[in-house]
Amino acid sequence: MNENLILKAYEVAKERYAAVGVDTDKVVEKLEKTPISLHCWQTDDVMGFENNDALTGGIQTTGNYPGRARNIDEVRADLVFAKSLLAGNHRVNLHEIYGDFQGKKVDRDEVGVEHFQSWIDWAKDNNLKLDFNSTSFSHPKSGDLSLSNPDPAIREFWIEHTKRCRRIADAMGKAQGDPCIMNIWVHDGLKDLTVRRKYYRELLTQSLDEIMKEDLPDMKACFEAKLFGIGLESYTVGSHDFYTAYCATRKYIYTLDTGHYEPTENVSDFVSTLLMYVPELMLHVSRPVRWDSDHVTIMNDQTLDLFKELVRNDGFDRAHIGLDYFDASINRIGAYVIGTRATQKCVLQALLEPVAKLREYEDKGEFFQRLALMEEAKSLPFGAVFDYFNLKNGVPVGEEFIPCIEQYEKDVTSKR
Ligand code: RNT
Ligand code: ZN
Repeated sequence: MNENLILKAYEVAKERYAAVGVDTDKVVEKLEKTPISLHCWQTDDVMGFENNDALTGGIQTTGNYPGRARNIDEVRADLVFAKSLLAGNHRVNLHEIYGDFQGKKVDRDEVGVEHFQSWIDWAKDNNLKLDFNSTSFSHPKSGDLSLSNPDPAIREFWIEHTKRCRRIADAMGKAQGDPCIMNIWVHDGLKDLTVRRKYYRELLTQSLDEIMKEDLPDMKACFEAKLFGIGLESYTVGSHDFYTAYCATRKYIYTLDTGHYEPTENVSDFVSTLLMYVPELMLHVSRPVRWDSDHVTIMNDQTLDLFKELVRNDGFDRAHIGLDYFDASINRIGAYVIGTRATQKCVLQALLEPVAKLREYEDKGEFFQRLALMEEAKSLPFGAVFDYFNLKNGVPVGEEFIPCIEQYEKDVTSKR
């Protein structure tokens, strides 16, 4: 790309934004300091390294594009390559099934920090921070119910697993000098009309309270709600209302996955209330198409609204941003780069909104002016700011990353 042209366009954009009271240099700096947690499971269609090829728990990848990462080295190489095309300092979000098991069978209630030491070292070498997830799915004991299972032996197994995962997350957090965010999502639910809905929720509450007993200062747990899973359509134990109440009463972080609500709901509507009652939010930025399909994140109204709502309500610094989708139908690294850059574009637009002026109008009851400025702000030259952000950080500008990914496909992923 013509560097001078990008710089020139940025200078014009800077002036346009300054006219509505927005300092683009400051916004670019803020965006540079906003990490996005890259979900490792986009590299390999949520398979992990347990040599278990059935994905269960009501989630599904579709597509059969060649080049899936087959082992730990390939997962790492793909993540490092994806990162090289992204501006900013990012994080990597691991699931327990991605432990470095060295081909040995390590059951979920046996996992320890030693299985993640090589990840901790790798992250340090690559200037990345780690986040973590316990894994309730794709296991013979997963069934329909894990932490809410009426069978105490099964419940105990998953409690032990999740406790161990918290300790692993704590070790990661300690090593990186920054808390590791550990997401707890369990698939628990039932396919058909369920009679004892409260009972399983009581069991889940008991299990979670037990898991959270240990004081681990270098990790933060968050809890992910969901609408339904495939084969578990009628009842989800950890629903939105369940986790809203659970996190609000315990002061825990709530995980908001943008694919986990009714398709006609605007997820951003939950943000302001959650900000009042939970300490922080973890975001799983995804894209549902008709259902929780985990399509690659794009710059759309839902994602824009989510970040605008955070900024408008002074909640942006209380949100951790992660991606969560798994599309096996296109180049998987391309999927990372598209999704991360789209998320950054949405964050950028939210940060560029003339919020001070909008609030002023609202406070004065000047609602025509508020709507007019909101509308005009949508077509301010944010693209020029985004190009500058990428140029400044030495990564491809605009569609320049397409040939880079094509080259990596030719040299690396197509040979798998
Ligand atoms: C599932 C949840 C969950 C998973 C990952 C793999 O619907 O969104 O976050 O996608 O844990
Ligand atoms: Zn999720």
